[in-house]
Amino acid sequence: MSDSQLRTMGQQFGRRSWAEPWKIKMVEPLRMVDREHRERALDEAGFNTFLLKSEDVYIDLLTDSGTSAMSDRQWAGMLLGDEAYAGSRNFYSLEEAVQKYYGYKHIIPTHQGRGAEHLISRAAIKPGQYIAGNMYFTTTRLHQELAGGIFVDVIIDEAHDPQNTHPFKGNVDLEKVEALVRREGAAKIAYISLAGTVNMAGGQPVSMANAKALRAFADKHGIKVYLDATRMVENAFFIQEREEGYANRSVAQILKEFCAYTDGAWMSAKKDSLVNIGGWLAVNDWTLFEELRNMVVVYEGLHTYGGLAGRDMEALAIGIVESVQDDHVRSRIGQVRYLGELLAHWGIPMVLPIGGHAIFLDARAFYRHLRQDQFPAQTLAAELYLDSGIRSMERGIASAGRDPKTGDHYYPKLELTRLTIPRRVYTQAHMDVVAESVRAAYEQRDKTRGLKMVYEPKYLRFFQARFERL
Ligand code: P70
Repeated sequence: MSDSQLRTMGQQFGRRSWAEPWKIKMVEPLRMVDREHRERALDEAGFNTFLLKSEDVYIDLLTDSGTSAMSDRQWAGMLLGDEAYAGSRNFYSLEEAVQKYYGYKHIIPTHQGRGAEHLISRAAIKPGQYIAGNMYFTTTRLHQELAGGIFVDVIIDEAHDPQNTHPFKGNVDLEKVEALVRREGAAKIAYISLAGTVNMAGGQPVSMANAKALRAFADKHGIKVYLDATRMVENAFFIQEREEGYANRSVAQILKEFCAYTDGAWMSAKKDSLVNIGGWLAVNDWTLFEELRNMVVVYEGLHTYGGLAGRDMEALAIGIVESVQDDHVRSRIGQVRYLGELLAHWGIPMVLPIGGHAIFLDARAFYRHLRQDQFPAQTLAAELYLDSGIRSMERGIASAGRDPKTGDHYYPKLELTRLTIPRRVYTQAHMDVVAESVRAAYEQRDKTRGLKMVYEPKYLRFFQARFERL
């Protein structure tokens, strides 16, 4: 075969190919099930991919949360677990890693992100106060609302438009925050809730300039800024890649500078930090820390383990160090981008620019004949599973839930199906299979029927809701 017929990925993109900075030492066999089996499984799961058994899934792109492959170093760290109730040495490894790489002073471990969200929301929000955030996240907003807060979206308008290619679609629109402060007064703002690579916007980053400007604004009005640091390492990579003045700074340096513009952070370590479970909450203010440290013993566990085993904290401390290596982040985001570029090249509608942790398919553009309350994104997730056993996640009207005041569905502008790539788990060949399956679903789009919801739980309904075909 001549060179022009068969080309490597790098050649196709006009560059030298890169590869992952690791090799595989242990594998987990995947089960492949046929279409008939998948039809039955999906039916039993009420057309909800959260209710499928993992055994019935071939390539699992439900989430990048807790699904990473740990390194040999992290597994070795698991054997160093100091399972003391109090003062485990692994807590001190974790504390040191968070202080060194994220730069905050006082650290509290939690079992995962929402444990930390619960604590910060209860401690920092008085009923009736507002929280201004760069787009909602499901668990984050729920904890803010349970604490009596009212969430206000202050992300830039570009974030709500899948086709807009603004390089920092996660940015806060300072005019929107200013308008809120003018209307309600600074005292009614509990804090600004800033998230790195905004999940619901498609994994879109916040620029350093925006974080800096936000800090100045917050200082002027005496408002705190707390960061959802869940995917902040990936955000730092985008700053390195796209923002003037950062090309020669390491991801680790950028991460630390960004965090320095905030007063504290909560973390779901199950993402960036390459562990299967874990989280933390960190603040610089001693008085707030004392309150949080007191609350953690009520809801999570003693302040030196917060719901984690010693071994989990050790794996996390090592994972933090591995997560900020430039080579690692480049290949992680590179894999997401590889899948995205294939799909974009084939004209598949999706959120642009390609984000950090996932490809977000634009389900509204897939199924123009479906109304939003016929659950286009849920439908697409079901179709992908039926086609090839790939599991994705709805991020549209089902995820958005209902307005607590009116009881109506929230109708989010974005109606997306997320193909989330776990870190260090799948190969380029898996990405090829996924891409072809998405193309097959796209080709069938006009024949696809929507769904109706037949069971709806009260909280975070998307996890357990059930659907039937229309
Ligand atoms: C996902 C996961 C978790 C998450 C997050 C951000 C930006 C906090 C958390 C909570 C898991 C998930 C959660 C709710 C709905 C669907 C999926 N995101 N902040 O897959 O952290 O899960 O550790 O409690 O992305 O995106 P945790």
